[in-house]
Amino acid sequence: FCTKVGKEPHFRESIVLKGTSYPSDSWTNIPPSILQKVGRDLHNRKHHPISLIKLRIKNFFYNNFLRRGSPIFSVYDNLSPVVTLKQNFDNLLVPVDHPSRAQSDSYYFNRSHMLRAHTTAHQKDLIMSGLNSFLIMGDVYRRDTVDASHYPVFHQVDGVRLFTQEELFTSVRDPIGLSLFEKTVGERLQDKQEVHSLEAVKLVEHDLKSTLERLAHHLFGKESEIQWVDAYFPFTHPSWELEIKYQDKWLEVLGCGIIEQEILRSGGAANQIGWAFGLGLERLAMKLYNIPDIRLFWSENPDFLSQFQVDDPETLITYKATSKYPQCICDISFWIPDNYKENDFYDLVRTVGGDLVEKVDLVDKFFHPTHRRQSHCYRVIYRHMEKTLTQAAVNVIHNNLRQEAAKELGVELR
Ligand code: FA5
Ligand code: MG
Repeated sequence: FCTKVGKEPHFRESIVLKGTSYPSDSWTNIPPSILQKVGRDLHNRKHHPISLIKLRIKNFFYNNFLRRGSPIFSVYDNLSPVVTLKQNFDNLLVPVDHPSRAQSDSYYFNRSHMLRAHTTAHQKDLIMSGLNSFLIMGDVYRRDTVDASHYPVFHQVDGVRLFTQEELFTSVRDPIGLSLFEKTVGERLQDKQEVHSLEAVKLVEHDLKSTLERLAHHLFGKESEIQWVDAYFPFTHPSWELEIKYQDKWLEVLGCGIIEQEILRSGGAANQIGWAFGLGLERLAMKLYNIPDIRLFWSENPDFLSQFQVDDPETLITYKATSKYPQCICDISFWIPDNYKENDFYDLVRTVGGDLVEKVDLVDKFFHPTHRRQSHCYRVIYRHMEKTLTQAAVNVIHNNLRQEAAKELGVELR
């Protein structure tokens, strides 16, 4: 359903998506490979790991947050990923010179429309429609590096909860004299915005953090290790990130904070205070199901998909890598210069070989006694996740690696 109008692929007059035509201009930078991902909707595809984890999050909020028997949170998982720059940035107070607005960071149809870079793009619209507790779930698009935990298309869940003064202070025994706002507007401090009272901010922070800690424990079990880190977002203050221990490293899984009061004021909710969060579904699913590589979510391979055919999303699943495609192994040997560092070479392999490189090993060191020079031999393992690589295709990449090593690292090839 996405067709390109125009003469050459690099000279498209417009991009047509779901019947709407977006005229190109100097901002246009969406390649066909990305456009093809629009509408795949992994988060709404039955039995896909992204939709299973989405359901677990939805059920967590439906089951644990009730008012007179009905869920407090409403869920939006079908909003179009095509948004205006105003929705993605201006509505969220992102400054005009903020790096996230650069053409190098986001995908633009033109200077007015883009593929949303976060599901937060819908926050202000939903607040303006009068909602005060909601979840937004969907596909988001970013120009980013490709490694095991980054991909240019991924999925997010945003959550928002607003409180009136009455709602926030219900649990306080003697709320007389407590207010959401300072009587006289003070200064912005590290732990609060100028208009908020400290008691209100601390209660909202506690509600936010305990909600997300409960969610993390619901998803990963009570024994999972988590930590809070201070963060910055233009649309919240104060802000935090939650990290989860994954394969002995801290993995950032979400950002959150107290919503900038200016967004609530101009959104018609001036008398409320609220929290917001945004999390990445792939990162959570990788940890939950033991999926080693973010590229796998796009696989149509039945060996992958069949492992998630469960009707109850709470079912414990541990992904088992089945038939791997064959490796191509290439060695490279060179004389190293004095200032050489092994890590420089590993970095270069990642740059040149991208996501086709699975592993690099230093297999041999040799010291030449008369020339007093040291030589290294590395074994580079190439493997595609979805198809068999031909030796000819790998040779092209490997030759490129040889040339770049000589050029960038000053090694002498053997
Ligand atoms: C945001 O996108 C904010 N909108 C989150 C937010 C919402 C903060 C509301 C405050 C209030 P960030 O760029 O850090 O923040 O992304 C949020 C999460 O998305 C990350 O923690 C990570 O889990 C995931 N994520 C980010 N980039 C990628 C990527 N390239 N591939 C996979 N997951 C990613
Ligand atoms: Mg982040």
